[in-house]
Order: sequence, then C-alpha cells, then structure tokens
Amino acid sequence: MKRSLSVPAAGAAAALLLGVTAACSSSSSSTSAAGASAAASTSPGASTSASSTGGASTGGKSYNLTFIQGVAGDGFYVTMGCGMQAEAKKLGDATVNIQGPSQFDATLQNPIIESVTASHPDAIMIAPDDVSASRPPIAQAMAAGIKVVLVDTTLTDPAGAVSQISSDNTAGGADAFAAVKQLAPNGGQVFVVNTKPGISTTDERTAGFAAAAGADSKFSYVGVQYDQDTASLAAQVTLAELQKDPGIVAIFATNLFSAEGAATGIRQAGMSGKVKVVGFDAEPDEITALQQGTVQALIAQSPYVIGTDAVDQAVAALQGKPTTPKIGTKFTIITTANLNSAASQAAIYKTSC
Ligand code: T6T
Repeated sequence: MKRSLSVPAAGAAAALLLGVTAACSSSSSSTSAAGASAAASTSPGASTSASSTGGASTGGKSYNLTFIQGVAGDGFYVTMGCGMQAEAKKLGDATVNIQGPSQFDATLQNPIIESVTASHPDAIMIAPDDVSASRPPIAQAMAAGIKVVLVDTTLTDPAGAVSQISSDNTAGGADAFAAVKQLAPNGGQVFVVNTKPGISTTDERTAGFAAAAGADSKFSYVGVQYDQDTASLAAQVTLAELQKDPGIVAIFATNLFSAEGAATGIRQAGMSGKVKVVGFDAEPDEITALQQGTVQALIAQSPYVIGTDAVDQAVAALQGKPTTPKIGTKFTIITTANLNSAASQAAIYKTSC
C-alpha cells in the first residue's frame, strides 16, 4: 500500500481545515496567501498516477479509442474526456470518440456499450454505471478483442480489464469525515446524500465515511439517502432529513449533483451555514456554493489525469507493452481559504475543453 504525496489521505482534510481555522498558521510548508495550501493525497494499493508512458507515441499506427462516460453532461467526465483527447493528440495518431447516457443508469449505458462494441474500436475506456449490470456488455467487448480500460467506477468482477484508474474512494469518504470533524468539533448527527446503490465510487465513499463516523463517539451516523444522481432529488431528501432530524450538524454529499442538491436543501430548510456540507468533486457550480457559504469543503478528484492515464494504458496495451493494473489519482481538498491557490484553481473541473 503506497501513498506517494506528502499528506496521507485520511489526514489531508484535517490538516487543511486546521489551516483554515488557524488562519495563516498552517504547519504546511506551502501555505498560500489565502491562508492554507490545498491538501493532496493519493490512493493506496495502486501505483501513482504519472502518465507512466513518458515519451510514448502511437509509433506510426492509428488507434481508434472510445470513451463511454458514466453520464453525459457531468463536468467530471467532461474534464476526463478533455484529458483523453489531449493525450491522444500528444501521442500521435489516436482519436477519442466520446459518448454517454443521459442518466447514470446501466439500462441506458449498456446499449451504448453494445453499439460501440459493434463498431469495433481498438479500445474502450469506460466508467461502468453498475458494478454488476455493466459486466455482461463489457465482457462482450473484451471477447471481441477490444482493449478495455475502467476509469473512475469499476466492476465487482473487473477481470480482463487492461487497467482500473480512479481515486481511492474509501479514503475519500474518510477524508470527508475528517473535514466534518473540523467543521463541527462538538459532534452531532451526520448523514450522507448518495447517488444510487451499485455505483462503485459513491458506495465506497459512503462506506469510508460511515466507518470513520461510526468510530467516533461524538458523532452519530443517521444513514444514507439516495438522489438517483440528480441535484433536485438531493435537495428534496436533504430537506426531508433536516426536518426529521434537526440535530444534524453536517452532511457528506458523495458527488457533484449530490453536493449541489444538498446545498439547496439546506438553504430551503433555512439552515445555511448551520449545517455544514462536505462534498465530492469541484464543478464550477460547487465552487460557487463554496463561495456562497452553502458548502464548506470540496474533495476534488483528478479527472483530467485519469483521462491521460487511460489513453496511455490503452495505447500501451494495443502495442503489447506492459500496463498497470491499478492506478490511483490524487485529491485536492478545496475550502474558501485555499480556493485562490494554484493547486485549487487547477483542480476545478472543466465544462468544455
Ligand atoms: O464523482 C464523480 C464520479 O467519480 C462518480 O463516479 C460519479 O459522480 C461524478 O461523476 C460526479 O458527478
């Protein structure tokens, strides 16, 4: 198990937020003018992301790659696609076609996988929408001789994939709880707004958060509510939960739409600022919520790097070169105190390339 950057994941949020509350007295060696440096951490159990194929090229060959997003129109996957297209261009003669379902739903994504398989690209880079339901069409693509790279989400049975590239989502959930502890030091009730069961990433984040919260006697974990990956439902479940459990002091929102919706729900409950929100991802609307004080901390992933690494892995596999079975990418934890730092600014997701 290896972490390659200086701040261990589970301590990253705590270190950062201490920096925030103790304005400008962070022990970090790189405190920014804003009062704290962005904290970064990398996944354990995985090699460090670093575009391991430095100097690689398509070597005169032409490769057709397809990226199947978890859902279209999500800044996380938009940013990942930008990384893929930039890397494909850098390597030479490779193209990346991008497709995604209108909702994060295997019944909508599976037909896309099947039609892409029928068009037989050299490789598919995919964020599977469900740990089990996505396996059959992906296995068919593999059986057809297409190289498959799993990006972000994964499968219960990932056998046959060239590489799995993602954040360490369990550690990210624990980081979120560490941030909650800093924001609500007296403890209290906490709950999670999650997408839907069966999405590997957000399930792991929830489990990481629940385990960390369960181990702290000052906090009581009241459970998880699902929003089907929509901000509108996230707002509704947040409002309902706050009415049911007025003792809630903080919410962990496991992804972009959950965080946006949780912030809205808190606003609708008239509890802005009183109930803290730690959210995953760093899409521009989440940054606005941070600036407006409806969200207090964001755990930004590295989708652009996941994208560049995925292309490197796909091309290496196509060239018969060694590949890396698991690659972990880093988090940047953003608060208002470090928002203006170069690291935080670089971590904000793109809405177009
Ligand atoms: O959080 C990301 C991604 O990691 C997750 O698998 C699904 O939601 C996002 O795309 C953000 O909306």
